[in-house]
Amino acid sequence: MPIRTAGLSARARGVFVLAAVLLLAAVGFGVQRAAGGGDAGPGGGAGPAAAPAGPRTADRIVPAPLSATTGSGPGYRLTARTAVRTATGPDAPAQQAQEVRRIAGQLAEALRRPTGLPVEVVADGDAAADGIGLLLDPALPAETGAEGYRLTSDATGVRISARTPEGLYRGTQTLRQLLPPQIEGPAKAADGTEWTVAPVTVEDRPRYAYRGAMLDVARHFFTPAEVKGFIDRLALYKVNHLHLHLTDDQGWRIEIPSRPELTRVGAVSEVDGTPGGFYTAADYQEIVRYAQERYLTVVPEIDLPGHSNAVLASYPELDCTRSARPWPYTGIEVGFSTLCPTGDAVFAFTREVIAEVARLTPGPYLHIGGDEVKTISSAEYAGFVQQVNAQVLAAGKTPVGWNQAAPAGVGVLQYWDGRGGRDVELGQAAERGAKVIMSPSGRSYLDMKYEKSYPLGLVWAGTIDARHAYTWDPDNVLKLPAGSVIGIEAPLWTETLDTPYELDLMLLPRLPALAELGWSPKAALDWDGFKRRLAEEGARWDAAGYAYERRPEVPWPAR
Ligand code: IFG
Repeated sequence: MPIRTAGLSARARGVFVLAAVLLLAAVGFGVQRAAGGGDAGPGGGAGPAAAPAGPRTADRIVPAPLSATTGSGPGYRLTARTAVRTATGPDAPAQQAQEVRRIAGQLAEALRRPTGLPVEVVADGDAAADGIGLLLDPALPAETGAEGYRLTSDATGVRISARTPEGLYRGTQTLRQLLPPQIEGPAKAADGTEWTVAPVTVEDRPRYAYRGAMLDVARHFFTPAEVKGFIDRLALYKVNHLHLHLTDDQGWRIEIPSRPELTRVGAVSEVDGTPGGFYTAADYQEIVRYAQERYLTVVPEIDLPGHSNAVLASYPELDCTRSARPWPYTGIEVGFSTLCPTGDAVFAFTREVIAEVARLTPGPYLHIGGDEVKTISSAEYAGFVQQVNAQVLAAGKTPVGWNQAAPAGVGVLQYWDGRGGRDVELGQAAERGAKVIMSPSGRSYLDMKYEKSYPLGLVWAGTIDARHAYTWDPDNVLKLPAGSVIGIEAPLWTETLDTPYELDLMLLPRLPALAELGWSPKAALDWDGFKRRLAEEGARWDAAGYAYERRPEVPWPAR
């Protein structure tokens, strides 16, 4: 069918001709590869005209691994014989062996669904036999660490080895990226899909130990199922912490049995006045379990003493000013609320809340917020935060605070805003040994618009497109003592976001950019290379049914 160019403007016709020439070149290249030119496609030799892409080679993994090479030869094709085999060794603790079997089951299920292949799980079989071997190998070098892994593949199979189950899990995420994008689909892919893993050798481990994303469930409430969907997206990119912003002026989102008003009153609403919600203990523990199975640690945040309008609506006795307050509060102003910074009642309250949240949280961290307190003195603020910091330590957890908490001696500080000398305070705290999680608002706040005209999000910290989210170095945002920065986190505030679809649009494609800054070696960071790998992820999100912004700064392949 002749492609009509009549009616196109002269300029458009020129563009069209150029595009046609480029398309023919690409197809020509593809045909040349399928005819055996370049490295052989799957099955080696000429074979049928393989898709131009051929098996995904190791240079397409996001986040970029420490090292990855793609060999020659046919690679490994999944067949009805393919099994996932675990080898945990005679000395592995029973708990670890059980975890490895669970990881094998997760992987097998993820492979069965789109391939339609049986993919058995063979526990403690011969991991070198046909198939995909998951090997717990404590003899791997110590620098492999808890999350490092080694992945090799050839015609006989794929082998992932690691010192811990977590490392094996990270390796399985890489394996998914070495398979066609249809692997992410919820249903069986089209017949004829070549389920082939290229022959690769990957040695990998993360740059930073803390690689997080935050979901603000206070401004707009998200159900446990929706939070699980958020976790699925983070797990694809080896993110290992989920920070839940559980409390704010518009809502309190976690049930505290000894303080029933927090949820009976404090959870009823959200921004724009739509119904709110909260997590029961069981809901929260289900989120924690789901996150743990994907090796994400949940970091709960109880924001104190500010951002506490919902607390004061629930327990007015905790408000020194006894001022009338908007309730439900459905706006998005900040800084107008604070708990009484002194008095037995307020610290009895914080102790009960901290004890309950600590009881429900297996992870080491408990975030106490500390941001945007404008109605008490800095001495009152510091006194309050020091008390709450001590309560968290007494509950057996490591306190985390936004960087405003630096003068109060909080040991882990999340950097978001250095204005007004806050960066100097943070530097001084780091000199005293405080650790820093980097969340510079102008680079990592995923609620910032992509560009001024973008319909969702805010702009107070500037606009952030995929390139801006990627082209910075967490070690060089502030001048801090070496080793102060323990990682990076991407906060997603939800004043303007009310559905999982809207979360996806803000998360993708910028989350993988931030995940790469957290995982990949500094030497691997290169926007021109990354944007091409990022472009390949679009087909996986399409297959997975994830919404995302096809941003112009990313060279997406034609659909
Ligand atoms: N700053 C506030 C958040 C949220 C954010 C929106 C922090 C630590 C602006 N505090 O970021 O509650 O309103 O971009």
